[in-house]
Amino acid sequence: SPSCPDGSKRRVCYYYDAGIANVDYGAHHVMVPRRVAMTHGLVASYGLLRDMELLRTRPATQDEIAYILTDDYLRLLRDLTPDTYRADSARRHKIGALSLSGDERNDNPVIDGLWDYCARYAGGSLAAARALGTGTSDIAINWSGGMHHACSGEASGFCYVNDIALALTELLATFPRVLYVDIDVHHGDGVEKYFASDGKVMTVSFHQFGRAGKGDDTFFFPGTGNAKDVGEGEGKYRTLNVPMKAGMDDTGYKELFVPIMREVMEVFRPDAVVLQCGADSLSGDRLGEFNLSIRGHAECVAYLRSFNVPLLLLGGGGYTINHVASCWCYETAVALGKEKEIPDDIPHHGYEHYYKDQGYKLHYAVPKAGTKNTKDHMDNIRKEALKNVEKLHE
Ligand code: TV1
Ligand code: CA
Ligand code: ZN
Repeated sequence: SPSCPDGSKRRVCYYYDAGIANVDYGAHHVMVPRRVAMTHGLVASYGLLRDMELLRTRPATQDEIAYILTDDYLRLLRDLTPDTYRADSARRHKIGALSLSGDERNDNPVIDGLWDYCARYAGGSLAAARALGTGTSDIAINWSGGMHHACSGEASGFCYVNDIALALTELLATFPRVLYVDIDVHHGDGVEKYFASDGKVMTVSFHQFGRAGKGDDTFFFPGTGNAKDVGEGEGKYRTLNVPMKAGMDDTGYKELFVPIMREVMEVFRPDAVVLQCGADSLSGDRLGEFNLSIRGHAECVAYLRSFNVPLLLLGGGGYTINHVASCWCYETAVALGKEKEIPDDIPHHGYEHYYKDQGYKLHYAVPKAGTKNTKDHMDNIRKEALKNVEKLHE
C-alpha cells in the first residue's frame, strides 16, 4: 500500500499497447516507437509481468484529448493523413510544425495513423493516472508516453499531443498538489508552458543546455529552460529548471538531482509525482550528449520512489534503442523493487539480436569521458536551483 516503508513492495500497473510498435516516423527518423515493444519484450522475458498488472488500454477519446488541445489543432490532427495534407495547401501553411514524411529531416512528419498513435499513447498515460487517482496502484507505468514538447496548438520535437499535461490534469482531480519531474536530456518546455501559472502543479526539468565542443550559447533543442525561468502568477517558483552542460556523468547528475529533489519534496509536498524518464540522457545516445549509465538514470526513479508518494512513470526521448529498452526494463524492475534480482545476461526472447553491441548484457559499458560540468559550474547551478526552491517557502 502507499504507506509501505521504502524498500518494500509497491503495487505496480504497467500499461502496454502493442499497436504503437508499428508506428513509423519515416525511414531515417530518429524516433522509433518499436523501442517500446523491445522494452516490453525484455520486461516479459525477465519475468517481471508476474509481479505487476499488465493492462491494455483503450485509445483516449476525442473528448478526452480535446481538453488539452485548441479546437483548430484537434480538428487538424484528427483529419490529417499524408493524402489530406498533400491536398490542402491552404491549411498546410498554417501548421508549420508539421510536415510530410518525405520532406528532409522533419521533426513532426504527417504519418499514417497519426491520430490513432496519439490517442493510444495518450490513452495509456490517462489510464495510468486514473489508476493512481483511484488508489488501484502505487506506481503506474506507460513507456510510450512522455511527449513533453507538444503544445495546445502545435506539434514540436517529435511530440503531437502532450499526454503528460493530460495525465497531470487527471491527477489534479484527486490530488491537490502534483509534482512533474523530467530527466529527458531535452527541456520539458511543453509541460512547463501548460502549467507555468498553475499553483497546483510544480514542474522540474533537468536538461542539456548548449552543445559539446561548442560555445555555451550553441543551440541544443529546444533552447529554453534557463534557470531564471521560474513560472508566473500563482505558479511563481513552481517552475524549476536545472540546465547542465554536455558530458554530465552519474556522479555529477546525482550531486544535483538528490539535494534539489529532496528540497522540492520537502517544500512543495506533492500528493503525487509524475516522472518523465526520457532515456536520451544515457551515455551513447544519438541526440543527447550526457554520459549517464542505466544505473545512474534509474537512481532518479529509485530516489523518487523512496518518498512513497503515488508515482507515474512515463517514457520520452531515447534514440539508441537497445539502450532505451534496457533502461526502461531495468526501471520497471526498480519500480517493483526487484532490480537486484534481474540477471545482467539478456534472456533469449526473439529480440536479443538488438543487444549485440552491448554484449547481450543489460548494463552496457559507459566510456570514461570528459564533462563540461566543472565543479564550479555544478556548485552554481545547484545553488541557483536551491535558491529558487527556497523562494517557495516565503
Ligand atoms: C527526420 C530524420 C528527423 C532524421 C530529426 C535531432 C530528424 C533530428 C532526423 C533531430 C535528427 C532534433 C531541432 C531544428 C528545430 C530542429 C521525445 C531549428 C539526427 C522527447 C526532439 C529534438 C527531442 C528535436 C524529443 C530537434 C524528446 N534533434 N534526425 N531533431 N529546428 N529539432 O533541433 O525530448 O526527446 O537528428
Ligand atoms: Ca528534461
Ligand atoms: Zn529528449
